[in-house]
Amino acid sequence: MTELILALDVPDRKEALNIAESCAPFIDAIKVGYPLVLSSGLSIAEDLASPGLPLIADFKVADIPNTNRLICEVVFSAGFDAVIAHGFVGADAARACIEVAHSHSGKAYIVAEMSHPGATEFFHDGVAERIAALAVRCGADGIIAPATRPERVARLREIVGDKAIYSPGIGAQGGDLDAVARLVDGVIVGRSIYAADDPAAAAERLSRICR
Ligand code: O7E
Repeated sequence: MTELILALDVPDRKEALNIAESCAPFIDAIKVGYPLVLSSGLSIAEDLASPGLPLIADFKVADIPNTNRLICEVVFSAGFDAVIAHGFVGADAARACIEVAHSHSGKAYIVAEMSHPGATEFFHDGVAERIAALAVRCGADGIIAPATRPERVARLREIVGDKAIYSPGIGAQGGDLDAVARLVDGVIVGRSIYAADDPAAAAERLSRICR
């Protein structure tokens, strides 16, 4: 089974809550990022608590260790279950996020390679592989790898072993769910669900492929 994670990039609080509620039976977690938190505040985590799904804070934390620690303390105190951090900032900075996550019995995932076309400018030539290895070394719970490049996901799987791989880029960015579903632990899907005429029906359709 591959988890289906809803990227709730909906900047309107009420609309976001409606979509989350209607999709809840078909998804395994909700990822909240800047579009929703900057418009609605961190208390959105409390509002989203009712479906009882894990809440992932996608702030792609990328600062010095002390600032990362402060950010992650706020994230977990707000009620999130996991945080996403960048790995290119180095082991000490990534480790700060991972330590805070684990001290709250939460999880931390490290972005190894991004899904958009421009990501190949800096994430290739061995960089993503090094970040994936860093994630393993630092005790991260998993990595983020691009559904738009299944061959890269397969390569990064060789490095992270049985650590979780969560993969964005399905649908709107051109990634094919069938091509990555069996390579990863979960897919992160935004527009193909929340921008559909019927988000719950879209989530149900995707969840059938994931199951
Ligand atoms: O393209 P969509 O609408 O399906 O949304 C994809 C979501 O995944 C969106 O929230 C975007 O910010 C996120 N994402 C990527 O699209 N590509 C990446 O490389 C990384 C992420 C991401 O979520 O990073 C942390 C998991």
